[in-house]
Amino acid sequence: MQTTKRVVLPILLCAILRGSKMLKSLILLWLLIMGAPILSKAQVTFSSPGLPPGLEFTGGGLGSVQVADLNGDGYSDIIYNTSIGGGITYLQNNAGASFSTPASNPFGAFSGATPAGVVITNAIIADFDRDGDNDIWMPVAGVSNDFYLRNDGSIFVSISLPSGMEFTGAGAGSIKVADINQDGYPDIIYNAAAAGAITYLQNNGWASFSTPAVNPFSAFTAASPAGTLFNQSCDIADYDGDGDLDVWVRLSGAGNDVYLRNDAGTYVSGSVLSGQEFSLAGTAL
Ligand SMILES: [Ca+2]
Ligand SMILES: [Ca+2]
Ligand SMILES: [Ca+2]
Ligand SMILES: [Ca+2]
Repeated sequence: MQTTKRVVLPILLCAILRGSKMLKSLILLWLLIMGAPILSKAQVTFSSPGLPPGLEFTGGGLGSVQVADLNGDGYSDIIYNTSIGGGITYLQNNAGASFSTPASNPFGAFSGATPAGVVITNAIIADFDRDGDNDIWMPVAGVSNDFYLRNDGSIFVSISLPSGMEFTGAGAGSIKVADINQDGYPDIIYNAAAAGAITYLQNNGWASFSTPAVNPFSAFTAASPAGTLFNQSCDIADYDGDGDLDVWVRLSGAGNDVYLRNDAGTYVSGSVLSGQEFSLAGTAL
């Protein structure tokens, strides 16, 4: 009711006094000030109530953990392994009340071990085949050794990768997945070293992956701006709000972040937005 008064009263006054420009301006200013709370979002408060049962990470080291909704119920679940090639632990989110491995474990076939080189840290979870559920790709440096788990509803099964998806670069973890061409299928970009050439692999409707003839990253196929690395310091989002995905790579120090702006389908190196620069020392993860 109070909110309604704040809006309606000035409008009525404005109508009555419409002959006076100065009064109109004053009333408009008052409306903007008093109406501001209507436009502002509610405050969000975080508290620390303690972990839900089962969420505690009990593995060794920092853990190779990924969080995503793997059973499609809208709640974020957890997978992790504690060593390279080690078995996968699945902790299902039980409607926000607790976490546990269900009796019918969708990762049952991989609870003892995974193929050599597989570490959950490098897993990339996305709906690669666009069938409505999250699948898991675990790229491993070298040829013919990636691991792909397709989500078949109640169980994850290991299948061969589509042509062209295999990660053949050196090292690992310099890979990002996003729907670069906005056709609904997640695409892949990676480079093998900081400032190295950018490889773009477009998801061709899950039939194959390939670099299209018109490569949106064509300006960076030989090298990328200093420091460019698609690791945890890189995030892909529509930063400038023009409807397409841009790339931001945070680098230690001032005035050196990498920003690849999507200009109507072609990526160009530009300046980060005002205030976006990560200027602290250390690594921005
Ligand atoms: Ca879930
Ligand atoms: Ca899927
Ligand atoms: Ca795509
Ligand atoms: Ca954009």
